[in-house]
Amino acid sequence: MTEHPLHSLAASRVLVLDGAMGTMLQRLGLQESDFHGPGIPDAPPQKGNNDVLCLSRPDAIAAIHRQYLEAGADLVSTNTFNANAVSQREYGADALVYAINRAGATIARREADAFSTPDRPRFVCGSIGPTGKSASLSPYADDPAHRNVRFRELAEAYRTQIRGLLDGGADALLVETVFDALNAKAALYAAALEFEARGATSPVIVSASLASADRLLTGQTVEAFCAAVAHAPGLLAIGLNCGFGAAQLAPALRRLKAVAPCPVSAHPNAGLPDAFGDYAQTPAIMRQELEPLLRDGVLSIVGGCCGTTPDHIRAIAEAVRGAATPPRAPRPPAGAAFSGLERLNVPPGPHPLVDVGERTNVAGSRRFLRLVKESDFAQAVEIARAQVAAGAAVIDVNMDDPMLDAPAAIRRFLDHCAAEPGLADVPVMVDSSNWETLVAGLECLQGRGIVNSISLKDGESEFLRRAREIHRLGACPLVMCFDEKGQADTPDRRREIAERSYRLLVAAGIPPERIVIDANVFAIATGIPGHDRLAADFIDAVRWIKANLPGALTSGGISNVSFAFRGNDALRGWIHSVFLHHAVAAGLDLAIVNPAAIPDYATMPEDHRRIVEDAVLFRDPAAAARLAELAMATMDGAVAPAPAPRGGVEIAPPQARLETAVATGSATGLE
Ligand code: THG
Repeated sequence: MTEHPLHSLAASRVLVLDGAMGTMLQRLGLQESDFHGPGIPDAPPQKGNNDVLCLSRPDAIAAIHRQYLEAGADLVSTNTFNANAVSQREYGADALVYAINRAGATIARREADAFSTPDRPRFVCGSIGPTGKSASLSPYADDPAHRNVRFRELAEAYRTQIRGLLDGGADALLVETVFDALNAKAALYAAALEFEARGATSPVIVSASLASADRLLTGQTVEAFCAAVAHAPGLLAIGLNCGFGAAQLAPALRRLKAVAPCPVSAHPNAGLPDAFGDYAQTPAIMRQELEPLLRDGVLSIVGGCCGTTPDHIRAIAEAVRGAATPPRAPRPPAGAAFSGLERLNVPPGPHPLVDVGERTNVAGSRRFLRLVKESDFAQAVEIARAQVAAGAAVIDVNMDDPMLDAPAAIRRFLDHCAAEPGLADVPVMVDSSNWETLVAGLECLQGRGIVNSISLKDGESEFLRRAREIHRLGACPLVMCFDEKGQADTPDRRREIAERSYRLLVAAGIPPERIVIDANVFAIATGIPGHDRLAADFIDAVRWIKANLPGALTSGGISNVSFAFRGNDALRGWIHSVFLHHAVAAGLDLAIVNPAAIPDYATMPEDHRRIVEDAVLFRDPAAAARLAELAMATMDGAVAPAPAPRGGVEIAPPQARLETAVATGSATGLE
């Protein structure tokens, strides 16, 4: 597919975006009658519904675009910020959404074309606002899992908006003023579907608005936001807009530049508004505040938001011209990342093992199952919180139980988790054997999550269909080594399926660092001699994947290996510790574990360790039998020392516990 010229242009010079539409409209002193015309509802009053002006006063909108183009804007954005069904419903104008967007793009297209020359083409960005509703935040303090709007409703609304924008001739999409990455992900999902339907991908800019120095309104950091939206189809830039001026946004823009896999954009407000809604910064001040960012090569696209005028854009265009071709800041090193409210980097080189908490799994914890069945989400959330406190950097969530409505349960649980301080920080791994449940989970995640799992079990086309949908939803697929013939349980089969899965995904456009491969952890010492080499085989498979499938991450469900010793938790802990020690040395990136029950490898008694290690590494055919003997001897848990969690969870004094309870909102340990 040929790339849109905007991609190469943004790589060769700084592009100027236009300024505020609202500020310019305000100057016109429009009356209620200006907001009416054929097809626009008579009631409720439409004054303030600026987007309908695309239909009723196209002349006024065109004149504003012209002023910005004259001032030096390379890109003009359409007057369609609120032209989506969720926002237009409040004006009774949701039936007009397609028409407004199409008209908005048509008006801007005509003006941009009139100013375009072969040396200086001008472009139209379709402006897509966040709507007034949040898919991740509850409007009610006493009902934190409530949502005013859901992902699907947003995605549908955005699809209509995007269709109108593209039909009207928009070159690019500008998903702007993002305060909740889940809303933005719905827009990106709709864009991906629309681009696929048309067989052409347009450039996309995603721009967040911050509520504090470095976080969106939902509490997400800019780095985590970047990970959440970097899957955008046609990604042209990720940036920031609105705010209190360029200087205030500068630190966050530099942090964004350090992690963004693409150019960075900014269109700040003209400083702070005063009591009359007038913005403080003159064009000269705004230019001055942007200059350090331009000089350091942080910005590739720059314009203005609230309070900016053609004079501001003229000053910015001069600054950009003066900067010639700015030195480019170095690109961030390629590496994997996931996110919740915080970003979790998994660099290609040595890094700490990523613990994925296994206990929020109804199939893996009787207690969690009971709590979910009783709808005791407060206590269920405590299990997740305890996993994070014990060292889990990700939580695995599984609701597969025949007695549960799994899609509904995963939605409720994740909506509760999203409202929990500390817990909402970590990325989520949605775990199910049911596709509908996986999708229901992904639709609740504002960060970049992981899907556990997909496989070639149902053939290549189903595998790719799911992988593409996971990617559109902004998550990463975890692939189990399973194919049409069954589960991989020999070294050859593991290699064959891992490689085939990886090649198919990469060919489908999934970046290697977004692929997680699980080479199947099976139980050893089950009494069937053929099983005894399976842990050692898994470790070999991890080493092979890291050496042969560049960029891909590896993972495994560690507790599976000791299923033969259920009931003997102390011994299971030692087996997990030894298995992990060697798997990590072979390159294991993610481990699905109970982080609170992994004893420290280094403090394991020498005699026990030798027995466990001989069995895990399959050093001799009798090793499993010796492990079973050790299990008999430690059956009551009295002989093997109780595992000391790696984190060394300490009982804090009452004062500290009270502080923790207030800070985290958790009542655990408070009594
Ligand atoms: N790979 C991937 N996903 C996975 C697995 C894997 N998900 C599920 C599983 N394997 C990993 N999770 C668990 C969770 C719990 C246990 C084992 C693996 C476990 N639970 C106790 C038991 O069954 O004895 C239950 C104890 C209790 O009820 O409290 O062992 O391999 N991708």
